[in-house]
Amino acid sequence: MAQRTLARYLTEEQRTKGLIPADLKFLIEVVARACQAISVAIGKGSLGGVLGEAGSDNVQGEAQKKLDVLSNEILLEANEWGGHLAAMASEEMDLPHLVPHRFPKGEYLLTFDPLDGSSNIDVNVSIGTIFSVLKCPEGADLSSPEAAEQAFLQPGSAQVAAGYAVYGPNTLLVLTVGDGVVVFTLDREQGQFILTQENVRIPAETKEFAINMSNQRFWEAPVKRYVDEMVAGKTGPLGKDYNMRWIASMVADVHRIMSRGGIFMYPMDEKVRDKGGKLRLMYEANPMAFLVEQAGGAATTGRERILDIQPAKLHQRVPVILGSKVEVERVTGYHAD
Ligand code: P6P
Repeated sequence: MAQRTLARYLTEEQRTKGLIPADLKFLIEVVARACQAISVAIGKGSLGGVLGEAGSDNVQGEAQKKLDVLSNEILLEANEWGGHLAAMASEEMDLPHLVPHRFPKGEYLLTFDPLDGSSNIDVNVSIGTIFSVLKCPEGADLSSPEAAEQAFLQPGSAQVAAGYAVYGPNTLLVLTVGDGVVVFTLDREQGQFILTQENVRIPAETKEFAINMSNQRFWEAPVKRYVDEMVAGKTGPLGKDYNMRWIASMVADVHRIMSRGGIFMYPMDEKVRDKGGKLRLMYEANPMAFLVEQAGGAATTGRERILDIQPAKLHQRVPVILGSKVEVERVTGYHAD
């Protein structure tokens, strides 16, 4: 069968299921092209003069890498002229970015982490772009960036689309519009994303967990109990041996789980309690939770479903536990005990 490009897939999804209105199709294609440009920039590495620090900090007070800033600019410039967006928000910007007056506004809001896993950029380990699409509420106040923040504060269950690009040995685009999860592989010669997997399913059971073990002394009791039980393996209460992975790029860890199952945890711990958690709700936890649930997995903070959270701030942080349903429900149950 002829290869199905992203454009063909989106067109046929709209024709058969009416799930992807023209402006959303355009938005997804624009984001995909931006991810392709980011992939090219990353691929150059030292030869492209894009490694190392940018000399600035982001809203979280973290030093920005040159590629963080470049990826953010690529996404802003790709999206602001199309007439499909009302505003954008990014991990790299304190306030929302309004569509300039010289361009028409559309009905969608786009949030993104332009380059997730920054600590891995300079050591050639997989990193990614995460994005989430919401509808702009009727009558939203977009008179200033400060006023526009309110329009974004919608629960993850309101997302109309979400996805990530993972820049690894190959560049993949993983996408949901609420009808399951599909995977596209970038054909660099053609410069096209080609559909390579439909109906991604996360196995309900797993033997693989992902957590930063160096935080062990800061975890809450339910997480300590759960990790101890997995480390105890066959001799422990779970009766099987577990494996561990921690790439420190959420996109890469989540993609492994989308591919073969597993549980990813960045739980609440004493170090991050005053900030609410490590990962950001609007452009990390929510899009990943939408994708994981659409692939048959589960995503909670340990105490509530991530997609149910009513955001209070644009850069709000939350604890994240997501992946294989049986394991997420087990450790979430421990929090209830
Ligand atoms: P740590 C990357 O900075 C990130 O936001 C996620 O992609 C990743 O899962 C996590 O932080 C890694 O955190 O504490 O292990 O460096």
